[in-house]
Amino acid sequence: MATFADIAPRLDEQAIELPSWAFGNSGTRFRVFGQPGVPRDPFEKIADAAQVHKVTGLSPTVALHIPWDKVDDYGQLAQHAADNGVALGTINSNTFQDEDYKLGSLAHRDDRIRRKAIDHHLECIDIMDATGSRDLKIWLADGTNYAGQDDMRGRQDRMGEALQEIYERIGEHQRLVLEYKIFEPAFYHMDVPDWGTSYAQVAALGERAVVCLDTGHHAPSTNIEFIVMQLLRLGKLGSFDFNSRNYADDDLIVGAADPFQLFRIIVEVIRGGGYGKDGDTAFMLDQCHNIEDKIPGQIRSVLNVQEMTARALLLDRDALDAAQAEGDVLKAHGILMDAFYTDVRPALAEYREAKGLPADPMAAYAASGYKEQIVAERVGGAQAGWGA
Ligand code: PSV
Ligand code: MN
Repeated sequence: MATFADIAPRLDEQAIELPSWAFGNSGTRFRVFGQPGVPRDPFEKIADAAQVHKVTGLSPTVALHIPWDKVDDYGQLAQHAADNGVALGTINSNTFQDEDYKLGSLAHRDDRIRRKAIDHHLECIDIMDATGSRDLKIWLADGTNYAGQDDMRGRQDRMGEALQEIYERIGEHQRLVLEYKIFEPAFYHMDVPDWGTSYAQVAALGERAVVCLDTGHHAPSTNIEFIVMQLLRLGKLGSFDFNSRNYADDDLIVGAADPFQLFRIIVEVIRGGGYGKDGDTAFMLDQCHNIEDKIPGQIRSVLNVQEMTARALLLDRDALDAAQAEGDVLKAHGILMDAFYTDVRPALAEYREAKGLPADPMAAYAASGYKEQIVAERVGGAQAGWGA
């Protein structure tokens, strides 16, 4: 097995994008619990995200959601990010919170509503031009609740045409990233329910259209690492929305429910060439911290990803290939498990210290006084939330 010193340079290549919405209040349809010190605007969200990067060195960019993070001057927001030591990343569109979108957006039958949804995406691309963002991430809530409610084929065709128009506006160095989700908010069918549909749609668009895999968006016991392998094999795994789930789209801290699954996913990302500076697969979090503190929740999340990445990088590929070639089932499985069971935490603490980062980022944040500062300063105004 490789030593930690062997893999350290590859760990340096890791970057995990944070979602601005993770710092706002969130909850379930039963209750949103507010927290003191929560940001009131995108500037404060970015300041909080910068704290995560400061203690981990892992999260140099922040994703925005439009219109939640709408500002008058995106150049100023980008400058604010730079002043805080981070940059703006993916722009997420939102066609799920407007009355007009009750029966869909890009797949809607009504030309006016489809036009409105397309225009929203064109506006998002204008924002990307101003922020220097590479990726436009599209997640569509489109679907139906009842069999017979609408013609699924017609919806697919209209959506394809609408995506084409959006894709044509994407710049040479930008990408259209299409996310899929098995259900919710629609409960009979979703117009982009699975990786195959997302793949079929982006393949029809062209090279700069790719798929986003949100780990919470599958049926229970789906083999997600198989999908990772297949999309990388097809050159279409654009990004991850990482989170963890016990039941549906729980949006819990990545690696919390099933660290082994996260390890297996990252093993396939590395195997498929998607990891690090030579890879094109963006690592992003898409999470909400409903009951825990948000900034430490994000710190814990990026550390979980780093930890499973270190274990995956330690995997002895040559020994695994040999065992697989010999058809030695138990040896091959054992080699994979040896990497998974390696406790990399002490080595990671030393690695961080060598880079001038705190050995224990959770403790460093707790001791920094930042929480006390934002609780004292952020008084009055409307707290940001998922959906505002
Ligand atoms: C949908 O559940 C989703 O995963 C999409 O990525 C949205 O943009 C995001 O959640 C909003 O939290
Ligand atoms: Mn997502």
